[in-house]
Amino acid sequence: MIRVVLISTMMLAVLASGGMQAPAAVPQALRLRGGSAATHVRVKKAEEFLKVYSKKDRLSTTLSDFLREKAIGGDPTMRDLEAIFSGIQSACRSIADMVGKAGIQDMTGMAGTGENVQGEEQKKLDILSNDVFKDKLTKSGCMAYLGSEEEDEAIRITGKFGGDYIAVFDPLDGSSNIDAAISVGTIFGIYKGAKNAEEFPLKKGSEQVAAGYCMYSTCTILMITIGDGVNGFTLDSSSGEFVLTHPNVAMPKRGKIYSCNQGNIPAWPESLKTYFDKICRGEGESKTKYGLRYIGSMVGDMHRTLLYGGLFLYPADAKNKNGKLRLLYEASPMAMLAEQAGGKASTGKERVLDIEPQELHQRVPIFIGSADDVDEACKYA
Ligand code: FBP
Repeated sequence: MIRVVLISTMMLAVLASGGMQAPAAVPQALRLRGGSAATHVRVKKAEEFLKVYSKKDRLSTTLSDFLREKAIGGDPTMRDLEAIFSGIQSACRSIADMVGKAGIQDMTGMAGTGENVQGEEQKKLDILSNDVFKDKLTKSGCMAYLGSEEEDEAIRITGKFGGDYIAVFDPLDGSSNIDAAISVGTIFGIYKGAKNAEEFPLKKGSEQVAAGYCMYSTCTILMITIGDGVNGFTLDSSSGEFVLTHPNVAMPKRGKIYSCNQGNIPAWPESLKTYFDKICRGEGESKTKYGLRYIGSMVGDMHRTLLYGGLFLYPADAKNKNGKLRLLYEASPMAMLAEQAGGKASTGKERVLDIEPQELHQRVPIFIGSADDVDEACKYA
């Protein structure tokens, strides 16, 4: 009884504040006739409303608030990361806007600038996203070097904007899917300690101080780690703020989805084919029957894997001797996220984050996802 009165008082409060449009019956409804089905429905609705209402407090934490809180302790790296993520947020907002309007503003299709250092023809949005990301990171005033998928060489930042950090990034991952309006994203890894480096320092993924991706899809989500877990922030297009929607993401220890370009199987080692045959029959270690999901954009496939668990892989094969994905700005940032969420990332032979990079655009085989799934798959790699 007390609860019903409380709920009704709350709803009155909301009505008074002009929040919810209440059907004319509510005032009547407040004078509850004991135990009727209608009463039950009203109480249920009210309870649902309250749940949403009380979640409102948590949904008001923005990425800026989140980082500010971390920086209050005075850690200089956290203060710098605040400035860096301010640039990253701004860049991702712009890219989300461009991607969303690509068809309307004739920004789909090839740029006509020929191939990038990967041997891939550049899309208009590859170049625009790259320019935006370079600009916003430079203006953070923290960067010493920028390494981009779209640039042959790393870029040195000196002068008033020069700093001590390195950002490596894939400004628009999965861009081969952009004209079909399929999920794409931006992937980035942040390192520290390059202020006095005469050459672009190639550092192991385990030295990243932060990593993340922004997925441009049914909504825009920024998933980040600064070395203490993984948190996800959804872009609220009305306020322009990235709001905390996925706190402390924990990847399930095992999933029931695998994700790969199945078309490459003929080029894979027999052992790996055996592994897939087993898990598709439910004869793997978990006796679970696995299903295949593949978007063909690493960000989209990794986002699902982080939340639902399972395995994403792009192994080495006869065609792609070192796999296809790039170590510094695809595999390592995703590996840091996966490990921070309780998962694993391997080349099939070694931990991705332990690899000493040899060059900016180096490729690496990758098995990434739920810890038990990665362990099992690597036995067949
Ligand atoms: P880029 O679009 O940034 O070059 O990324 C490479 C990528 O598209 C990944 O996002 C994706 O996981 C993979 O390549 C898909 O490769 P494939 O078309 O061979 O399956």
